[in-house]
Amino acid sequence: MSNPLTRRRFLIGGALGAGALAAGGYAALGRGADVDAVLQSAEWVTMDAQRALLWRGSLAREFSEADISPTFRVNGTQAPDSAAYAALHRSGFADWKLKIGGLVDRSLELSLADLRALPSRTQITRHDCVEGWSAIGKWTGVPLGHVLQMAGLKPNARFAVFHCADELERTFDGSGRYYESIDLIDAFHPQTILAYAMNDAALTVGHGAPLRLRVERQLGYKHAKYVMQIDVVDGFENLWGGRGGFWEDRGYQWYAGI
Ligand SMILES: Nc1nc2c(c(=O)[nH]1)N[C@H]1C(S)=C(S)[C@@H](COP(=O)(O)O)O[C@H]1N2
Ligand SMILES: [Mo]
Repeated sequence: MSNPLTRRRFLIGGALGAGALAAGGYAALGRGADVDAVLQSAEWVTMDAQRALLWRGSLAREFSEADISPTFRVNGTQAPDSAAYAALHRSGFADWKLKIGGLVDRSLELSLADLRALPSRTQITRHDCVEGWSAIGKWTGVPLGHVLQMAGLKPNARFAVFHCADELERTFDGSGRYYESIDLIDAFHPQTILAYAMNDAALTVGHGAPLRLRVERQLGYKHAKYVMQIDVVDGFENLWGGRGGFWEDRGYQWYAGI
């Protein structure tokens, strides 16, 4: 490795920009905070934060059943406002299929039953929203990496883009539709799952039925709800605002590491 100090500073600038400050007071610091000044304040610089910075493969903390929050806020879209989604919901999502395409060897269409039949992972984790609230929930789903491996990645695959059913902002051109993206490091992280259950029950509409992303090393807005389609891409410059997500197109950081 090159000069470790330089590398460390790079990681702090890039990865910590928004995310790791979240728990310790992102709102108070604001986006323009001088990273070095923050680091020297040491108030929030825990060993955990340092470790998380230095290795993106590390696991987010997992909690016990007793830690599960009695209420978990529904944020952003409460229910996608479309006739198509309403019809899917009415049929218990029996006709819903997750589409996987883009830079893959085999495009896939997987029903909820298909997804439930795949290997699953359950994790109790804390969700941190950039708006300043957190909640602990139990999530069950199929590891995203497993599904991507089923599809097979082309050599130039770099990101997974999640297209959602909801328009968070009403527009004429569809640019208000929610979407998100992560790189393949996060896509293959063991805690990155396509969740169909929360707290041992099928996902509710508020929390993203029938399927939502959990990407536990990043802030809440990365956790796309109402996932309809996953596209594997080599870049997202030409997609909507070009920054890889609904909120990113409106100024949020693309890498929102916690
Ligand atoms: N499709 C979609 N996904 C979304 C959002 C949204 O509005 N639409 N909001 C995001 C934000 S900001 C947060 S904090 C979480 C909220 O998830 P929850 O409603 O299960 O608490 O979902 C994220 N994923
Ligand atoms: Mo959020």
